[in-house]
Amino acid sequence: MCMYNATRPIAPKTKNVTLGKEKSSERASFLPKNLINKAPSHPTAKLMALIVTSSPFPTMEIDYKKGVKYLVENSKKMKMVPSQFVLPIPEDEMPSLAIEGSTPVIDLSGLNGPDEQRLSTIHAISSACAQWGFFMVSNHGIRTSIMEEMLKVVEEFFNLPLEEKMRYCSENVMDPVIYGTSFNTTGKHALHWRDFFRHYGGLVPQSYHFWPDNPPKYKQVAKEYLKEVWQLKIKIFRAISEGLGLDPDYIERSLGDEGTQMIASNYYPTCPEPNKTLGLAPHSDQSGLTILMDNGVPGLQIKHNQTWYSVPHVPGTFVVNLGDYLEILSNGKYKSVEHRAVVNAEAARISIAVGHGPEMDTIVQPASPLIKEKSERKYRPIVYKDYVRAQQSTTKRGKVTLDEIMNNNI
Ligand SMILES: O=C(O)CCC(=O)C(=O)O
Repeated sequence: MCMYNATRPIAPKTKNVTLGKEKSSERASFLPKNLINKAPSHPTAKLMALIVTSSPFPTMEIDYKKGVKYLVENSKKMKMVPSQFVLPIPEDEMPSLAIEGSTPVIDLSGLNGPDEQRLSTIHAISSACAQWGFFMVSNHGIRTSIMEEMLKVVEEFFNLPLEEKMRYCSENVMDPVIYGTSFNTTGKHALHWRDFFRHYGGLVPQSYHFWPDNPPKYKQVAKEYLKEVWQLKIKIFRAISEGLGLDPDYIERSLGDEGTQMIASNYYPTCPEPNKTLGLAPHSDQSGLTILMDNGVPGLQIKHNQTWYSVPHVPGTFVVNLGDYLEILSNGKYKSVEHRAVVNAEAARISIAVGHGPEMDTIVQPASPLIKEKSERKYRPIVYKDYVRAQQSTTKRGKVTLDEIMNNNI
């Protein structure tokens, strides 16, 4: 259901995927006694995670860094989530309890319309930024064909032989190209049901020569896709600037010469106990704006007024998440959205998230035209690079990095 004047209702078309029912009796009978009902712990000193499968006998050791897809494909008939992946999800925040629908969809064609329609679209974006930190966009200008091609090459990448993907495995969160698994690759936390592949983009991508040559079409398709997404983010940043009462180019200028574009493709394999783990734990993005699409399998949930909402798959639209950079720049008028990815028992999910933030050396702080008195400033300045490093390395969940800079802890 739409919430704003400038939004146009679009019937959500979602693949029929249910969250699986857990079988706790099965879990209890197969797990060694010392693992039953224990909070997840992870042996940080070792890279090898102890993986317990459905069988009472084959307790195998697997290098978790090979990823969850590899684990699932190589553990025949896995019936339980291995203990290292069990996340402490509060009873009232179980993935299956999330509310369906009523998230805002905004028709961006209004930005090219007559004044009244343009202003009404800007108002819709501004309200969504303030209330949700999230919205979906239709008529965004990105070609359907390039969206489809991008999903295809990303799927092909995840289907490559393990050795090929492992060439990009790295624990350095600042590396230009990273293949990894879980929340981040350090493994200093309960593991997450997700593999990812991340690299920088940009209008003229500096890291292009690092991008994978395999699948053969990846580089060319990703370059075109990221170029179109770049144009979309300019359009949205302009509308958001105007909504804040700033010059339309204010946010774009604040990003530095070019700003940073980072693409993270995520693969969430099917999971035998979807209520026990998460693809991605609750977090907010560090960048200004994330533009995301998926393969039609539901899984993204956002927190709004302390309640989790499932984001429906609306064909042809993009999800737009506000990140911490915009919350700080707007001095808290707009909120970065806390979100998580949940998993399911029936179909693997792929999502492609493209984050847009400032140059790494930018000092992140509230926009000066929005601050009349010094005392109104809600966030202290911080170098973006330090913020990214802190956010990518944390083992805590939620909007933690933002809270920590507000409390002067980083
Ligand atoms: O898969 C999703 O829908 C969410 C992805 C996400 O939050 C991320 O990549 O940071």
